[in-house]
Formats: sequence, C-alpha cells, structure tokens
Amino acid sequence: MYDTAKALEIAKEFYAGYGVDVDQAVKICDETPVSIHCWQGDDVIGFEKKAGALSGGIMTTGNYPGRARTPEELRADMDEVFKFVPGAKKVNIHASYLESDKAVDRNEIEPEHFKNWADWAVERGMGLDFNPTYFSHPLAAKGTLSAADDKVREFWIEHGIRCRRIGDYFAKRTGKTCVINHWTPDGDKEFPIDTISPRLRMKDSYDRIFEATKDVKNVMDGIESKVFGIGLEAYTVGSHEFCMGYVMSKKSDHIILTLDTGHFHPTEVVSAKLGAAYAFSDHVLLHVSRPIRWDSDHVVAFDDETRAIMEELVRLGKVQDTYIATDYFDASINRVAAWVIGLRNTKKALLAALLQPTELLKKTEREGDVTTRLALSQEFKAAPFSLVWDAYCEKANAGVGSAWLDAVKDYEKKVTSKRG
Ligand code: RNT
Ligand code: ZN
Repeated sequence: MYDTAKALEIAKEFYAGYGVDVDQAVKICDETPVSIHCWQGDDVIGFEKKAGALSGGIMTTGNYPGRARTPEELRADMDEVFKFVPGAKKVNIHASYLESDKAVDRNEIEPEHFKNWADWAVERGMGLDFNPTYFSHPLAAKGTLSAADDKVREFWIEHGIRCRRIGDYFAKRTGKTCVINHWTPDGDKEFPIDTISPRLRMKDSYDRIFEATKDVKNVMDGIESKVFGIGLEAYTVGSHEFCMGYVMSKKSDHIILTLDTGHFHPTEVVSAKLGAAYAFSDHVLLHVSRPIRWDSDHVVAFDDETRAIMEELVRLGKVQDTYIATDYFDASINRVAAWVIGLRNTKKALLAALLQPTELLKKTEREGDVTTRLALSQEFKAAPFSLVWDAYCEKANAGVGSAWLDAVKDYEKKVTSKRG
C-alpha cells in the first residue's frame, strides 16, 4: 500500500492544470448507481422448483467450484461483492430467482415470491431492478412474445404483466425506480420466409403488457435487442431495428431502449449508438458486458469500448439519465471475483471519463482545433485517474488496488469452496 492521500494531491494538481474538478468527478461517480446483476453468482440458473436448463441462445461456460445454490448463498455472495464496489448500488434480479415452497410457473408469479429479495434490499438501502425470464422454459422453445401459438403467447404476455406488477412492488418497497428489462430470445436457426408476422405479434404483445399495467408507477421498461443467439443464428425477432422502432414509436416516458454491449455485429459499438438514441429518447438502459467474437458475456474489462461508452455518456451529459447495469456470466473463475472485477471496471471507466477535460475538448472542437482535440484526448488516455480511483476506494473502504482479492480468496476458503 502507498499513501493514497498524498497521491491524490498530486493527481489533483495534474487535473487542475486542465480545469478538471476531481472532487466533483468523484462525487458524480459515487452517486451514480450501478445495477448489479444477480445471475453471475449461479450461472443464470435461478431458484424455480422446476428449473429448466439455461436456454434461449445464451450460455455459461466453466465449472469453477462454489456456485451459489440457494437464495441465501447468492445473497451472501452479493454482500461480499458489495464490500468492494464503492458508491451507490442497485440489485438486478430475474423472475426465475423467485422463492416459493411449491412450483410456481411464470404466469403465476406474485410479489410475495420476491419478498425476501425486497426485505434484503430495503435493509441495505438499495433499489431493485427486475427482468421477466422469457427463456429457460419449455414454452419458450418456439418463441415467447412472438409465438404463433396463441396459448403460448398469452402465457408470456401474462408473465410480462406480472413482472410489471412486481416492479411496482419493488418501487414501493424500496422507494426507488425499478428498471425492468425485457429481453426475448425469439428467433430462428434458419431463414424464415415470413419475417414480419412474428414482429407484429411481438409488438402486439408488448402493447398488451403495457396497456394492462397502465396503473404501474415508478417502473422503467427497457426493450433489449440482439443480433443473434446460439441455435437461433439466422433471424432475431427483437432485432435492433425492431426494438429501436418500437421504443421510439411509443413516445412513452417509461419505455426505453436497452443497449447491451454484446448484442451487435462485431464492428458495431454501443458507444457509437448512444448519441443517436439520445436524439430521440430521454433515457437508455445500458447492459455492460464484454463480447469476444460473439455475445460471450465475458467479465467487463477496463477496455477501450467500456471507456468510450462512459466518455460518451459524460460528453452527452447523460450520466444521470442512463441506467447502468452489468450483464455477464463467467463460471470459469471464482464467481465472486468475476463480479468484483467487472463492477470495479465499470465504475473505474466512469470515473476515468468524469476526469477528462470534457469542456476543454468541446471548446477545441467548436473552435475547429482538431489537432488539439486529438492530442489532448490521447494524452488523457494515460492521465493519473488510477490515483484518484485508489483514493476513492480507500475513502469508501472498498479496498485499494488488489487488496479485495485477498478478502475474496479468504471468502472462497471459508465459504464457497465448502459448497458441494
Ligand atoms: C441475453 C441478454 C439478457 C440476459 C439476462 C440474463 O443476451 O443480454 O439481458 O443476459 O437477462
Ligand atoms: Zn443484456
């Protein structure tokens, strides 16, 4: 360990030279909540009594020991993660993480099945976000909200309706907005002849879910697109154009676009989409992940794209309007560590972006000084943001540098390695 306070002073001197207010950057970073996905801890399995295998074109790989097998274990693991993630946090759970003694199907879920989650979040002063689980279910094999079979489609519409009511319950219990993400795996392995009917059915399904729950308050609804899923390579009903079109045509104050960093063609990046989405919408739900060759859901890295996304949010003035949520699952390494690494990278990328001389960069651009724009943005790639990050973590008691790793390894020795 080194003297983080002394280092912070030096960093402040550096940033002052460019007119960057370090305290203000740290404050915004601290107050910006990141919604922590629960599904990293148990490989997206959930707690349904009749749990089906993970399906819908997503896949967890790896078999590192110590997976959380019960809600209690999952919550204990998340409590361990929270220690090393500085600043405001929310918890993001899926409908498949319900708790009940008997089997409850997706079209039967009630707020009471999520009471333990709500109690736990309230105790910690945290908000809760939610996701309908339109996958890993026998009735999801031939589409969900776009299914041609009316009975199947009704089943999933009912699921969506119930999820919005649970969102309403979470908002009431926590006093914080509940952000719901709707992602459907619907698609085809081969090229369909009729590409529009499934989309018209999906549009109708969303319309009916929202119409039936008009009274729900303090819930935001992200509609998440995807380029393709495994086994569904040729056609995706909820493509980017479909989701973008749906969201923008609704002109609603709660239906927003979700942009998952892993859901686009390999040369497309979410950082380039934010400005376009914000030209038409007041909010965006961001799923931070890391794709390698496909939507592989690797642990979020402190990489160029994650940094570019955060820089874009700062430059657009949209940090507060963007719901930032992590979404990845890696079962090949210590799962608690996977959580901590990805969450710290997400927050660190945000802080690094807030520490850029944004006003100065904008000014040089306005004045047409593109040389300075390039020179400055390159210089700032190696600016001493890590000194500010360390001092922030120290102050938040979230562990400086890799100090958290010893604690997580200790937790592994004492807790997760003892799981069968
Ligand atoms: C899948 C989507 C979706 C899921 C979670 C579990 O490709 O990204 O958001 O990862 O809902
Ligand atoms: Zn996602």
